[in-house]
Amino acid sequence: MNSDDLAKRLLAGDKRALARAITLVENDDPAGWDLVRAAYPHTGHAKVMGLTGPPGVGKSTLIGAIITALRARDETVAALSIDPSSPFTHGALLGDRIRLTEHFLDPGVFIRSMANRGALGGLSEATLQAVLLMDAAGRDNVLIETVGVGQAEVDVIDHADTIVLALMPGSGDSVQALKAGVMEIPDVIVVNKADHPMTDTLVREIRGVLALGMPDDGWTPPVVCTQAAHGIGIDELVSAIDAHRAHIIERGTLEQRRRRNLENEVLEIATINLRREIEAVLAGDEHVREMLDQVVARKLDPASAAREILRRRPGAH
Ligand SMILES: Nc1nc2c(ncn2[C@@H]2O[C@H](COP(=O)(O)OP(=O)(O)OP(=O)(O)O)[C@@H](O)[C@H]2O)c(=O)[nH]1
Ligand SMILES: [Mg+2]
Repeated sequence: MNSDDLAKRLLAGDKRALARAITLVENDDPAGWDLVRAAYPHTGHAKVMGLTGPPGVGKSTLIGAIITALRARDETVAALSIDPSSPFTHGALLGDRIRLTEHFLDPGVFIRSMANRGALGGLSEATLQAVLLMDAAGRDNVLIETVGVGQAEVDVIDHADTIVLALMPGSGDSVQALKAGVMEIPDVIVVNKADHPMTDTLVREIRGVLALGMPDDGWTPPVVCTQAAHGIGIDELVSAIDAHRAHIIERGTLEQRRRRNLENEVLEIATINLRREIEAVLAGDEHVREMLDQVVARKLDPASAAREILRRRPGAH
């Protein structure tokens, strides 16, 4: 299949073309970049939701349940599961596949996992490309799942219009990331495994943290309790996500948020390329090697060495 055909089939919503396109991007195949370029003007229509939270909190189960709810409204879905922590172990992803099997045969549902650093060497960048392809393929909803609450996950999740944080009762430190300000306050907080006796305690703790931050755009993140494994609370969760979307559209913050994220992404890609250029200079330049020796010997300070390296970059003046 040539790339024109692939682009046509992708834009027509063909699931196999979409799968192939994402693989190309993930493998840093130039054809993947051509596809994203061709697809880009057709993006911006999907509702993008990002779900993050600690391992085993029930993210995949929640995604499965949300997919069921969205399908009941006749909306199409693409789900992307990202695992930044373990590029080589596919255990969690295998678990995801098992939890999402009921949707595999539905032509309205596309499910994909990604653990590769991908094209540009940044997981966030690879995620964005995959999201763009899913969006261009006409999916009404794109759901991104990523494990953890650290910086890498936050970067990945930044491509979402609505960010949902899943927590579970009984794992004491789960509110810490919020408290410590590791992540921005999410748009919706879901307390899953609400069948656990400590649920009310966790909800109280979360509300306590939320009370500290002043929402500046008139949105207070709702805290929704669910039992994803039993389909309980899912309608409330989907309503909360819908309500957030309506809010950011009305306020104009959807446009602002997308603008900010796309600007960040352009700068990030430029930064990655610049770093590659610099590394190429470092690898091949005997003078640079000697200079680094001088830094190690405490004869030259790191900032002066860095300035010199930038001067030696091809095209620098
Ligand atoms: N008791 C209880 N168990 C649940 C609930 N929701 C999900 N689980 C179980 O929790 C386990 C983990 O669920 P997953 O959906 O795989 O969690 P995850 O957050 O996607 O896990 P990772 O992707 O590995 O981080 C599974 O055994 C689920 O069946 C719930 O509401 N109550
Ligand atoms: Mg999972």
